[in-house]
Amino acid sequence: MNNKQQIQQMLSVYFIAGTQDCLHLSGDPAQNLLEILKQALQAGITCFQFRDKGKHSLAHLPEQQKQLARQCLALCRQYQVPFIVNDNVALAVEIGADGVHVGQSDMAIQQVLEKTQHKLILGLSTNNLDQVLAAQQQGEIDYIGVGPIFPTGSKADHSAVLGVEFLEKLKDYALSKPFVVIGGINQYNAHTLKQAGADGVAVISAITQAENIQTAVKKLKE
Ligand code: TZP
Ligand code: MG
Repeated sequence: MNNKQQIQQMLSVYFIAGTQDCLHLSGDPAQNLLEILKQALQAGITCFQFRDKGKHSLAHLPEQQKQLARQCLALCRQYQVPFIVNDNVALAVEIGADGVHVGQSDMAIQQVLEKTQHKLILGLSTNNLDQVLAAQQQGEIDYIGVGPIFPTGSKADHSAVLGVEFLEKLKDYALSKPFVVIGGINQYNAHTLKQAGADGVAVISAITQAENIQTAVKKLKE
């Protein structure tokens, strides 16, 4: 299997979460995140992104946040599932993550590459066609995140919803880079998006708020 195929496989069911996504459950959000992640790994997620951010996260408690990131990393290692850190490149490098994922207004790609010494998997979020095509041109970006496809309650400041039509439009450009779609994706609509060309689906609430994580992941895989 070549690198591109490995990345495509990794994107299949890409779970993203932080403590802010576990506040609907009673008890300690960090412990709840670890429990959800464990169940998601057992159910067969293919990648995990640690995205702990915002005022309801551990962002104001960096040591606790780092400890939680390390615990998530250790769990992912047990299941041989790649562990990616959102935004926080320094944290990714310090704890030995497999990759980093940045957005359009996060650290510039060249600076990320310097800090990771080109050694980590690199993902970039895109929210429109120009950004997708620009990312496609950047050789060192391993995969592109495209979204939000549908409305989402998990990101307050998200850009305009793209809809499934956007994926139809992307087909005309025959992207060579793997891409994962995000935003409002669940066990019922995931299949349509893969049919429309996405290599995988990235989800928060479809797993953190699932009635049954095992069933949700199984359907997200289809
Ligand atoms: N970026 C675009 S939409 C989104 C992010 C991080 C949130 C996705 O969450 P959900 O619950 O899967 O809609
Ligand atoms: Mg970001």
